[in-house]
Order: sequence, then structure tokens, then C-alpha cells
Amino acid sequence: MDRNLALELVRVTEAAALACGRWVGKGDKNNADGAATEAMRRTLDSIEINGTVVIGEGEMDEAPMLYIGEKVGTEGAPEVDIAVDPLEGTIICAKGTAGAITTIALAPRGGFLHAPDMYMDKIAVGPTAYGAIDITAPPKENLKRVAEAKNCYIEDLTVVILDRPRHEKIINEVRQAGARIHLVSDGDVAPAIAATVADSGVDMMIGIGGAPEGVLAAAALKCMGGDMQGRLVFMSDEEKTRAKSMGIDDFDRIYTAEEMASGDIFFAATGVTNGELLRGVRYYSGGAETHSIVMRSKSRTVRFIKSQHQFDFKPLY
Ligand code: VTB
Ligand code: MG
Ligand code: MG
Repeated sequence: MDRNLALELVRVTEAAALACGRWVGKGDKNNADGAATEAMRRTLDSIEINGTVVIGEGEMDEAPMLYIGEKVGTEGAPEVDIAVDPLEGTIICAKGTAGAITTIALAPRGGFLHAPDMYMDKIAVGPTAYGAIDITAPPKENLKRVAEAKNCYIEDLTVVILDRPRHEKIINEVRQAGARIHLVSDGDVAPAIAATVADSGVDMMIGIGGAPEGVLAAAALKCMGGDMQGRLVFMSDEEKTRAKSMGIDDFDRIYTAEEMASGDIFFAATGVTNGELLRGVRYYSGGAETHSIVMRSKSRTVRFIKSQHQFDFKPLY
């Protein structure tokens, strides 16, 4: 793969954002998700890849589009695996609050961890704190090491955590250690990426969120030289059986970003609502503006792309 496919992938996340952007604040997360998924599915077929969805919207019997195992793109093109979350933060979009994105990542065949739809414990930081994190250590220890690596005080660090009862203990520990916290109602992919962006105001993302979202964040962090660890959290024996069927034998394994997304990775995300990482879709007379991040691990090039879309020339929107 010699071309930077990420530059084509961004058309896919832009189309998804323009589609679900119409559903912002409408209180209808399913239609918002459906609009993003349909737009992503449609535009994927215009890309010169022979893709298989490995992280998607669910199994074939439960997801009409972008289900796990679905083939997308064009036959005869380079074979790749695809991870998608067409609308990461469906409730955020439905409410019009901060941080919804559309996102896709691409790896050479076999490059992504086939993470089942279950929970994953995660910790993510940017390149300046690479090597400083240990998911088995308490938050305080991680904060101490990250502050050392960043040559600042723990008090200077901002940690993003999903606002959930399950995080009560780590929230208390982070508070006691002295760091600032940004609790978010949903969406842990964008904050993990934001932790790798120097001026985002986010230094770390910790806590338990979705495993598929963990793989997408890992793909992005790999492109940016960030550091991440993830460990699957099993809530039932059924989840263990399902993980086994997807090739996961070691239930306690700690995965690095590299182990969740290996090889030459391409990643793209577009903002749906405003967030720390990306601006949301803005509509104006005759068109709309989107804000995206596009990257590739091989070259480590990170591009922020602002695009103006003129609807008279793009009749689908
Ligand atoms: C997680 C998180 C996502 O949904 O999957 C969460 O990774 C669902 O967790 O970013 P809960 O069961 O606690 O609601 C998101 O926040 C949005 O997709
Ligand atoms: Mg989704
Ligand atoms: Mg999601």
C-alpha cells in the first residue's frame, strides 16, 4: 500500500458526519447512527480497497450494514481490515452535547485485535509520556510518572474519565492525587486521541469503555506515537465464550496500542459536535464545514482538515 489511503478515508468520515450532523439535538440516537452508518457504507465502496469489516456495528444478524465480516470497497484492490464506529457518541449527537465523532481505521489483513462488543479497561497518553503508563498500577502512580515525563506537576494534568458509577474509585483516586478531571457523559475515543495532541488540554484518558472503541483509539494513537494499554473486562461467562470464538485465549492479557493495531495503519475521524479534538459540523447557506483528523502510522503524518462542502454540487446532502 503505497498511497496514503487515509486521505481517501476522510471522505468517508466526512460523509458520515454530514449525514448524522442533521440529527444533532433531535433526541433520536438510532436515526443519527443509521444516517452515519448508511453514508459511511455508501462512500466506502468508492475507495480502492478490498476491505473486510472486523470492528463494526455488530454481527450480520443484528446489523444491516457494516457488520463484522462484511466486505466493502472494490474487488481486486489491496486487502485490508477495517474498524469503524460510524457515530461514536450516538447519545451525545442526539443531545447536541460535546464530542461526537465519526471514525474509521484501516489495517493490513489481521492487523486489528478482533475485540468483541464488551468492556475494556484503558489508559492512554501522548508521545511525551510514552512508556510512563502501567494499567496495573494505581492512578496516582500513573499520574506521578506522566507528570515526571511531561516535566510538570500532577496538578497540571487533566484526565478524561467517562462519568459512570463504575469509575467512582478511580475518580476519587485521581482527585486525591491532585490532577484535574474532565468527566464526559459518553465517548472515550476522541479524548484518548486528544491526549496525544499537545494543545488539546487533555493529558490522559483512563477507565472502562467499549473494547471496539479501544481498538479504534489504539489505531489512532499508533499513528501519533501515543501510548495505550487495554485489558478486556469480562462481565459474564457468555462474554468469555464469545471472546474465545474470536480468537482470544488469554483473558487477562494487557494489550499495547501496537498489539491492538499492527502494521501500516490509516485513521480518519470527523467531528459531529464540537469537542476538545475536533469542531463539529457547521451549516451555512448552501453548505457546511467539517473538521477532521487524518493520519497514517508509517509516516506519522497527522493532518487536520477543514473542508467546505457545497450542497448544490453534492446533491445527497
Ligand atoms: C463505551 C465508550 C463509548 O459508549 O462504549 C460507552 O467506549 C458505553 O458504555 O465511547 P456504558 O455501558 O457505560 O454506557 C461510549 O461512551 C459511546 O459509544
Ligand atoms: Mg457505533
Ligand atoms: Mg461507540
